[in-house]
Amino acid sequence: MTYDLYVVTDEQIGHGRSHAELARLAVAGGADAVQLRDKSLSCRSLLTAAREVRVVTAEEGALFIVNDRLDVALAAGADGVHLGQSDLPVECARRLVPPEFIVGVSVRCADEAVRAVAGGADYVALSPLFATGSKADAGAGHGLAALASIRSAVGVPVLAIGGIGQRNVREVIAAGADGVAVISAVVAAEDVAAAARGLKAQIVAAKEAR
Ligand code: TZP
Ligand code: MG
Repeated sequence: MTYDLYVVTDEQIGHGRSHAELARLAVAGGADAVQLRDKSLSCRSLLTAAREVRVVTAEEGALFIVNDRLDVALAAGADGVHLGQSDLPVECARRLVPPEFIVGVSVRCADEAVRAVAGGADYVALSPLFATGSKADAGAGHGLAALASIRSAVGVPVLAIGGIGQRNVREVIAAGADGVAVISAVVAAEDVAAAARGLKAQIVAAKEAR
C-alpha cells in the first residue's frame, strides 16, 4: 500500500464537481488514496457521498478514507478514517474497528506523532506543512524541518498536507515524506486527472532520487 498521492476532496473549490466525480478524476490521474472531507454535510448526506466515493475508488483499487467521522467510514465500507487532534482519540477509534482498518492522524510535531503511533495510528500527516488558504484555521506552516523530525521519530508512513503543489512537491518528498496530501493543487485544477498525474510523476521521480 502506498500513500504517494493522497487527494482530499472539496466541493467548494471543485468547480461544481461532486466528491465522487473529483475522486474518479483524481484516481484516473494516479491518486493512490482519496479522503472525503466535507464539514458542511449532515451525517446522512456525508454517508451518501461516502458510498459514491467508495464505488469509484473500489473500481480502481484506490484507498478510501473518510475525514472526521468513524461511523460514516464504517457504514460506507471505507478503508479508513482520518482523525485530527480534536477528533475521536486514535486509541478509542482503534478499539472500534477491525485490525485492517486504517486510522490516520493529523499531527503538528514529533511528540504528537509518537503519541498517535502509540495509540495505534497507521499513518500520520504533518498538518499544515506550509500555509494554506484551503483550511481557515490551519495556522502557520510547521515546515520541512518538522517533517524531517517526524520522519525520524516514527516507523509508520508520514504524509504532509498544506500548501503543497506542483512547484514544491519534490522538496517535500526529498525532506522525507512518504506521501503528500493535497486539496487545491488537484481539486481546483481545471483538469483534475492531469494535475494528479503531474504530481504523481514528480513524487515517483523524487522518491527515486532520494
Ligand atoms: N489540513 C491541514 S492543511 C489542509 C487541511 C485539510 C488544507 C490543505 O489544502 P491545500 O489546498 O492542499 O493547501
Ligand atoms: Mg478532523
